[in-house]
Amino acid sequence: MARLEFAITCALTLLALSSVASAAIVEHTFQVKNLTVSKLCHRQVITAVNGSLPGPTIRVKEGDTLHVHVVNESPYNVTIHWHGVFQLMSGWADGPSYMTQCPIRPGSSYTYRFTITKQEGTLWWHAHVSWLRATVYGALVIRPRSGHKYPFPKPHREVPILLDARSPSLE
Ligand SMILES: [Cu+2]
Repeated sequence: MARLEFAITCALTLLALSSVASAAIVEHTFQVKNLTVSKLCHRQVITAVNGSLPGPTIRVKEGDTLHVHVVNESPYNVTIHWHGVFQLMSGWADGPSYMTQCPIRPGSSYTYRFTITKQEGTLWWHAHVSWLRATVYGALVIRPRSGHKYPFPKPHREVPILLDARSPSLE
C-alpha cells in the first residue's frame, strides 16, 4: 500500500513540475508618454505606449506569468486594464483605476504581475482612467501552452485587428 501511495505522490509531483516547467515569465516595459501624430492633415498630441498606436502586442502562452513594467512619463494618471483576463488570485493587478488600484502618477512606475490561467484567445489591454483608453491600448494574444492544442482548428494565419476607440471630441 505504501508503494502505491509513493507511486501516486511521485506521479502527481511530476505532473505539477511539468506544468510549471512549461510556463514562462514574459516581461514587457510600457513607456507611457505623449507624442504628436498626424492623421488626415491634422496634427494632434496623444498619449501612447512605446511611441506607437496601437501599442505593443503581447504574446503569451496559457500558464505564463506576465510582468509588465509601466513607466508613466505622461502628464496624466494612468492604469492598464487587462481586459478579459480572469485574474485568478491576482485581482489587484486587474487595472481599473480607483477600483483595484490607485492610478500610476506622472513620473511614477508600477509593475503588473499576474498569471494567465485557463484561457486562450485574443484579448486586449487598455488604459483604464479617463479618456486615455482612446489611444493607450493593444492586443494580448494567449496561445495554448506547449503540447496543448487550440480549442478549435489551428488557424492558418493570425492577424490581430484592433478597432480605434477614439472619442469624436478627439477627432
Ligand atoms: Cu477593459
